Amino acid sequence: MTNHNLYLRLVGDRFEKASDQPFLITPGRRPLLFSELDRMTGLIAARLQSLDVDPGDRVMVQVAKSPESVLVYLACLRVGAIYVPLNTAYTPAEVSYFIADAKPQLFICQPRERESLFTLPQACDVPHTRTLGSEGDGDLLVGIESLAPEVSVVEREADDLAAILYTSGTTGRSKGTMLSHHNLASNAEVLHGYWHWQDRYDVLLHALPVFHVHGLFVALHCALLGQSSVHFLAQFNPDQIIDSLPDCTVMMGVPTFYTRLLSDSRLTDQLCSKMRLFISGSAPLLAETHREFEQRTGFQILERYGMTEAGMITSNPYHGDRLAGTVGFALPGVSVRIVDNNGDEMPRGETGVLELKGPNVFKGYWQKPEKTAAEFRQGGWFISGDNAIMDQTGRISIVGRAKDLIISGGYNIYPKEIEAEIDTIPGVAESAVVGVPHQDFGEAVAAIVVKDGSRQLDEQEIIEPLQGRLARFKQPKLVFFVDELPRNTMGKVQKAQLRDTYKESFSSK
Ligand code: MCA
Ligand code: AMP
Repeated sequence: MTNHNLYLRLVGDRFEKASDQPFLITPGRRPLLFSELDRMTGLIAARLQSLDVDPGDRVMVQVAKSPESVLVYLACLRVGAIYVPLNTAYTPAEVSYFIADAKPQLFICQPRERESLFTLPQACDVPHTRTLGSEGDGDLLVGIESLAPEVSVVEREADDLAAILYTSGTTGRSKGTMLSHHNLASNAEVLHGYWHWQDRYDVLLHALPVFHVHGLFVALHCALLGQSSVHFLAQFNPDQIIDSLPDCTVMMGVPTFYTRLLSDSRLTDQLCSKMRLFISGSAPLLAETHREFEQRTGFQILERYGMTEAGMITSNPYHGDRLAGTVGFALPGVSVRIVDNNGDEMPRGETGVLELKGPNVFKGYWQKPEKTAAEFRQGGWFISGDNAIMDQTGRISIVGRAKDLIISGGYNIYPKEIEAEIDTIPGVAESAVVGVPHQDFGEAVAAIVVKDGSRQLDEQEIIEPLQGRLARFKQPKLVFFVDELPRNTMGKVQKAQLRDTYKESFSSK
């Protein structure tokens, strides 16, 4: 049987002779070398096995971005475990839900979170809990040098799961997106080719988090396939980006990265003289940003479009026009169509919902077969929930969302989850949460609240109770009080009207 383990495609024994080429270059730390990958992941694999992590078991991690966190991911692949990364901004209340849902065999958190997380009732049921800090500290890796490195790479079928990534759902509860070894491998190989990755030459500038598809899979898989060194920054820090740019050839970012760079006078064409490619995704890039970036640096940002459930779906071309406001063409092997509500294909140039098929499309939501079934149409088309137009040449533009989703700085936020929390606050009759334009984050969360008259309420009294219940990035940045919410004749809250009413809220601040 062919072993489809993604580890073999990304690492295997390909780098044994890579001498001292750095893989992850982290400020203030010794670089992690390509030639160390096989041995280091072998040692961590041995540690995972000593903690009874078997193939198919979930390993949940909520840790800082570090070279060691990447090694843990690769070691999980190696032993056939399913990697479940969580946003570090999630509160213990949110983490409880993920633990109860995924039932991990091992849960790894940051050393400073140990107190709050390991006492969660759900965490008590996890067989093993360990810590890993941003410098590789914590008890997970203590003494691994004395272990015998695990040499085998566990056999996996193409459809076996490599990772589960949680995405919020329209009903307010997150769903675990099941991604197989083949989903991830096929997408990585397509991107490596489509973006003309220059093996052993490219240097990637990486400032994204590594708990989402963009930073974890798109960026790191391309770097591994291309044996590229990576400037691996803990987060978006303008000074570090400006320092790194002259040494790098490729950067991937969310639109906020580009708008922030444009507001920095140090960004010049000279600074980018070694660069060959700037890629943007996860949220719409404004045409204005695309234009200004080209004027300032001479580079047309390459915008692509994707989803947790499918990795990358479309991309502007490497050669040829990278048109502002469009996300390009379906990637090789991916089929895309634009349909009406009945699933009938729309004529070119008309707006409908984008659906897709291909080896990149996920295996369903973890233990939610009915939710999975609801997202697929007959014939295996996955319904993206994004409104789009396809032109005569097959080029796609995303023109809105059929799903009730806010994207803020590249993070997805489902209003329902926030409304449900606000509605439990004494004195609140009901609420509606919408995304409104925001200069830095693209969209930001605004809450519109109706009081029940039982007591006085101000903005702080809405925001305060959400601390500790919702990650900071999901909390409303503005609260408005109204007498009633606008509704249509069916009684449905008119979110479009609310978005319109409050669209200037941040520009007037
Ligand atoms: C931080 N804050 C935010 C956000 N990030 N609020 C709204 N939206 C955000 N995205 C809040 C913090 O809670 C804090 O609030 C204040 O803003 C400053 O926080 P700080 O940590 O300093 O922010 P930052 O470091 O400047 O982060 C902003 C960021 C970051 C660089 C835009 O959010 C980021 O790296 N986003 C990338 C997300 C991503 O990788 N998405 C890919 C998803 P307070 O002061 O009140 O505490 S994968 C995906 O979507 C698909 C597959 C795809 O196509 O890629
Ligand atoms: P996620 O659930 O985090 O994977 O986010 C996926 C969603 O992000 C997609 O369904 C789109 O709504 C949005 N998205 C990703 N890339 C783009 C893009 N280039 N332009 C517009 N929206 C995008």
